[in-house]
Amino acid sequence: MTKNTIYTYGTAGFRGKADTLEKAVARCGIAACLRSQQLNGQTIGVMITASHNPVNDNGVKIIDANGGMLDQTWEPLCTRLANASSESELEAAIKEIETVIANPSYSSVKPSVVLASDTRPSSPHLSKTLINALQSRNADFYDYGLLTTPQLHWLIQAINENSEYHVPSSIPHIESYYKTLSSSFVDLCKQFVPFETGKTKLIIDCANGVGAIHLEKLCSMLLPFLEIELVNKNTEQTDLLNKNCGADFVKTTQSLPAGLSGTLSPMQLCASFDGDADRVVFYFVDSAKKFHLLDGDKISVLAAKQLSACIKASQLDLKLGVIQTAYANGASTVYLEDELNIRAECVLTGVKHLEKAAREYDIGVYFEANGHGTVVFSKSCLQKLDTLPANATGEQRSAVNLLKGLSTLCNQAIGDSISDTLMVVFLLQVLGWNAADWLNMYHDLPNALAKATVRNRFEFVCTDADRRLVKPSGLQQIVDEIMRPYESARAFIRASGTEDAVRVYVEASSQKDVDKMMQAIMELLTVY
Ligand code: 16G
Ligand code: MG
Repeated sequence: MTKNTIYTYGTAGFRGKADTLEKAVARCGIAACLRSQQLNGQTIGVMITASHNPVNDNGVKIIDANGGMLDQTWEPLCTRLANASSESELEAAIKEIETVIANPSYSSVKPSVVLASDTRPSSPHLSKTLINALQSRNADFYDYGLLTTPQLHWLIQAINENSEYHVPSSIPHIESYYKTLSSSFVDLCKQFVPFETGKTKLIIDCANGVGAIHLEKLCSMLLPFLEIELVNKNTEQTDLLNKNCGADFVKTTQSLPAGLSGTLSPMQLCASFDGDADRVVFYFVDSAKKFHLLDGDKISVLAAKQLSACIKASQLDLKLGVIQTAYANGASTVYLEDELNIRAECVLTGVKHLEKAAREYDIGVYFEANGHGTVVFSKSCLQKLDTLPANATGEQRSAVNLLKGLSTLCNQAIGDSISDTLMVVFLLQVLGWNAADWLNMYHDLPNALAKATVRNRFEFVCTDADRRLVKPSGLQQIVDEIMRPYESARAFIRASGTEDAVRVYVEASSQKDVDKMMQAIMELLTVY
């Protein structure tokens, strides 16, 4: 993002080089205030982070009052505010938004906003810029300092769901997050993990990001059921952030992060978080030192298997759904539908789309292959879990207790690498599985993901949840022809929402076929 570039509020909010973001951050402060006023003073969050991007980038995104992603109708309003180039244009943009607000008494409502940031060196200055904007709107605000993105989502949900909280005088402390997650995990383990299994050890690569700070504090609360060893936890030397480590590095390179290569024992389960700890992938090396990835699809299928068994045992009428994107490995979808008999829905890429679809179910499991996701329980599902008939059997009660435990262990506001990790460790223990058992649940189809630079990525328009191109005209037909000879072949091209490129995904029954298809499609794209 250069000084003259137009800001566009996308899935990741505003993101770019840190020194270009001051205005966007201040305007997000104004947008958060207006949104809070629209919702009669409910608390809105603003998170300063650029996730897995390099350390010199930063970003800002707004968290809505329910703890989820900002309502999509507000995205263009944020864009409009951020691009106002003078005070008078800004006033005009605010006036325009006030007409959209549709809350006649909004002007007498005091805005309430909380903020937090990741560990980037530019974050304190951007937080200060944000606070100035909040003060100019006469908002009540609280700065939580260094948090992971999902922690801020969780706290906002807590603030708005409990009438005893008021910003800034009476707010939930981050300790309440640690306590909820650790006690849910420990209680679940006490009830469901056979004693003789002993404690599990997990190595977590923190990408040298903010997750390390919070895991350090949480670790001791998980004993004796889980022993965590942290690597890449240096948040002081900021140039190390996301450097050759973290979830994005591990998923895209399919290799061990810095700090683990060479020293890792075979079969030791490891996890990698991204810079703001909202993504997690798992992996291990076997006795031949071969690397095996357990990505978001594997997490999703593991959770779905246990949840569907519990729903069945509870004898409650609960609808379970699994939400995936076009990037989900085809083998995971086949396993969900054919082996587990669970409907898998495919939606557009981006957490907001998955979350929305997941909330249509009593229990919705949503994960992107890249490791974003969680399990959400509807209000009516929680009510059903609380009202088991007096004559319910022990098996029913036990299943219901497991579901209730997961509903407080899993972050209900947004995907969270910390809570997802605890869920995975618990589920593996309940099943008595090691990393290889989990890997062998189903075998991923060989696949490849590549990036191609094109003249104008906005000319690439998809339909069918990103799986088919409608524009440029005729291109999809050529891709179909390329795929036709190959078994279990699937390929699609979609414009990236975060980079100036198009992404190409290919899968087929053999790596050789994948490579041939990928080469043909990449060649095809050189003329666009
Ligand atoms: C953003 C999204 C993520 C999505 C990715 C796709 C959130 C919090 N993050 O990082 O869900 O997978 O974009 O990137 O929504 P792409 O459009 O560049 O392929
Ligand atoms: Mg992230």
